[in-house]
Amino acid sequence: MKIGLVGFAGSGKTTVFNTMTGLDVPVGFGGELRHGVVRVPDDRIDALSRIYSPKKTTYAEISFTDIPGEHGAEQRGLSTKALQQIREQDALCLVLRDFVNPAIEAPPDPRPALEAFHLESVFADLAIIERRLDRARKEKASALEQAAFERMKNRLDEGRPIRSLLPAELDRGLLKGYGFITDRPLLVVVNREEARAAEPLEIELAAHIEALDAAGLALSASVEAEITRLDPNEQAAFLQDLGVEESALARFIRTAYGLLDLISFFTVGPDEVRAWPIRRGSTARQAAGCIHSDLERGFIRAEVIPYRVFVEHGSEQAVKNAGKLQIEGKDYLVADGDILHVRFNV
Ligand SMILES: Nc1nc2c(ncn2[C@@H]2O[C@H](COP(=O)(O)OP(=O)(O)OP(=O)(O)O)[C@@H](O)[C@H]2O)c(=O)[nH]1
Ligand SMILES: [Mg+2]
Repeated sequence: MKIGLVGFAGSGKTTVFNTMTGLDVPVGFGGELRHGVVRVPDDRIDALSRIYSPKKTTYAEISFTDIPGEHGAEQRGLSTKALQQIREQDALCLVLRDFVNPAIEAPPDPRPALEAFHLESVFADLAIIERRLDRARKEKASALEQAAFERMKNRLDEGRPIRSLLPAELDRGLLKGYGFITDRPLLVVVNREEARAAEPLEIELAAHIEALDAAGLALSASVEAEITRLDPNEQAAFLQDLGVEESALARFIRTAYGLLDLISFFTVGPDEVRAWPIRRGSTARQAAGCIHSDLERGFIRAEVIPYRVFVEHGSEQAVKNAGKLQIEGKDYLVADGDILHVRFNV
């Protein structure tokens, strides 16, 4: 599961990528495609770790790909190669420039950049669909598949992304392997100049993002880079000065995690406190399988404490004494923040 940082040249993708991953990829124009692993900040894990003082604390992780922008005369446009790289991602973060970049003549203007990216993605998807429909007419393809392609084409012709089609409207099982760009979940990141780092998104821009069925947030990549260079005590003071509780980057990473439709369940004990990423809608047995295949094979039951219940009572024993420990079978749907103990027998 990976998230691609996409956008036009010089919008700050590599700056965001370096800040998140702690890597030191050269910024400035161009460069190569890079992969990096990012820890998902979670104050529930911080709290559990303080309570258990385990030997090891493990956060959930997600992979990011930094995809270089295109550098034509127009500094716009997505090449065939860039499109291919974008199709390979599970979700997309579009970084829009809202700061003056001395290397780029054009003043910052996130709205037209958002529209340009959206239109290019629409055209790229339409090109695939039209080719497929052409072939389907000649080959008498399955009626179901043809109907799905017609439906996507109509939606794109209206200027709307494929992701706006509900599961009941579009059977995505028919589309495996196509990699439609506008079907990817999208997070739009407005990369602000330092002075406006803490301002919320403009109403008009926020409405535009919502109309594209995307999520949006604002941050300043250079402020975030500065924050990560401070030591933890200084960080808190710095954030207080800015008037925010946490860094925008932490919020960004968590939003990106949600974009992949991931939730976290936790395992706790003296050896390790750990967050496990899992698809929303997974069962207790599937969760057991994330931890170890033996736990899935020999699954008997899961003892579940939702994180809030744990915090309310303060310890596992207190939860048990209050009769709040949930005993769940293999088909139980795991919820975000569930603390799991799997009982098994192999
Ligand atoms: N003032 C300011 N400058 C920034 C900010 N973010 C990035 N920059 C600068 O903008 C320039 C381009 O940043 P990059 O992170 O390399 O941009 P990119 O999107 O990766 O560019 P390509 O890979 O060429 O597409 C660098 O000189 C950064 O230091 C920001 O929030 N504020
Ligand atoms: Mg770059």
